[in-house]
Amino acid sequence: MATEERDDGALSILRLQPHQEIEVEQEDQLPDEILRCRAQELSYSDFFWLFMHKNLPVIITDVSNNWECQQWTTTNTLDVNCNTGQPSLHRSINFDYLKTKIGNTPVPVADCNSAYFNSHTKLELNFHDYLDRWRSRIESETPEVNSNADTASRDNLYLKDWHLAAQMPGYSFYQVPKYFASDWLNEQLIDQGRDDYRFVYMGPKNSWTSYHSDVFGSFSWSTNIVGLKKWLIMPPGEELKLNDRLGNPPFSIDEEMLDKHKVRYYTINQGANEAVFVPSGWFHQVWNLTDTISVNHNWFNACNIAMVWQNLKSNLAAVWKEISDCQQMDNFEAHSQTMLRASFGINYLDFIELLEFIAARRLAEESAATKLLLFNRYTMNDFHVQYDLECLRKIIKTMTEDQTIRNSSLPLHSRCQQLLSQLEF
Ligand SMILES: O=C(O)CCC(=O)C(=O)O
Ligand SMILES: [Fe+2]
Repeated sequence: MATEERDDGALSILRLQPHQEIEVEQEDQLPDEILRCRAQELSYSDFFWLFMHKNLPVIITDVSNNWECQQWTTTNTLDVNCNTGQPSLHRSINFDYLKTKIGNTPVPVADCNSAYFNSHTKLELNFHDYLDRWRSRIESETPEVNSNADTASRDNLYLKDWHLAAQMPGYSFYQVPKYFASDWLNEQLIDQGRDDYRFVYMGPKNSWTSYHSDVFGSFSWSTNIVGLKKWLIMPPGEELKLNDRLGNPPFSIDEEMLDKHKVRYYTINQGANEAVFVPSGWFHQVWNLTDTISVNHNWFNACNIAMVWQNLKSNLAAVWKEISDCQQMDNFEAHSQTMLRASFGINYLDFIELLEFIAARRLAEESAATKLLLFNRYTMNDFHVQYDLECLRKIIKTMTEDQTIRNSSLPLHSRCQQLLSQLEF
């Protein structure tokens, strides 16, 4: 893997090279364990073809060493490890700094001690109050102050899915690593000032995220600023072994359950400054083993757009099944698209609009002298622009041939055809 791009805050180019298949394709491409690569040694193009395009996970180290949010943690303090007696370096949360940088704004919180349907109960707290509760929990856990309160009765509040980047656009507390910068979803949402998929997560030791796969069948990346996360993650298809007779997934998993059902899975121990790349459709559960802060995005692009389309189609089929008794209704189609948006997050028109938006930008890029900036710092090389256009052409062609789109009374087919004619020249 060649060293090529610098990642020191300067503008850089997403240099996608044509794919060269080095090894003979194996039937089972799954690795024995998830690879760890140093950011300095992993090129954009290698990440693109070896992991993102193959839909395989990877851990990339040293991605966030220079981020401003390093200051959300205290400088290293020297601890003596009580098991080994060895000195070890330890970083903790800089509550005072966080309060000076970020106001006492309402934040979304999950109560990890309480379940509501298939996720944790949600509440809203003011940020500073959340931090105060977290700090007092830590203080109550230190050996000197040890109250005999058992762990189960303590707060276990996880601040998650917080749109901090959208909320404070002037505060550049992190930079999107180059590997994750080809992001059609956030490219559109940020440009249009809509709710995006850029998040901050902050949670005490023992907070956790229950078993799930990500929204839309998107990719996600998650970078730890401080702390340690444990992941259990499995390739697409393995999750079926865990569903009950009605096809419902479990709320929570552990190794014993996975072994019992002969599930093929991986364990990831993610440390500070490490990014986990979560491929499309890989189910996972995540635990914060220590007090942890992470930054995370969901996204899709040329590599997984076909999977998102497949998910959109199967979610529409599920909506139809649910409201099959209303089939004779006059506006059945419009109604099912409204329900699709409510359950899945986007519907067919939203999806077509997103493809139109990206196609218009790539076509303009092809002809314009000025380069388009992704996340304020990346541009694409010509091959990348061409590759995106080629994938857009393929997916739109598939959609124009889709029976639901062809038979639609909404302007779905005409929009796809028009877009296809712009892409085929
Ligand atoms: O860190 C967590 O608690 C959950 C992260 C996650 O599910 C993801 O990045 O896809
Ligand atoms: Fe996830």
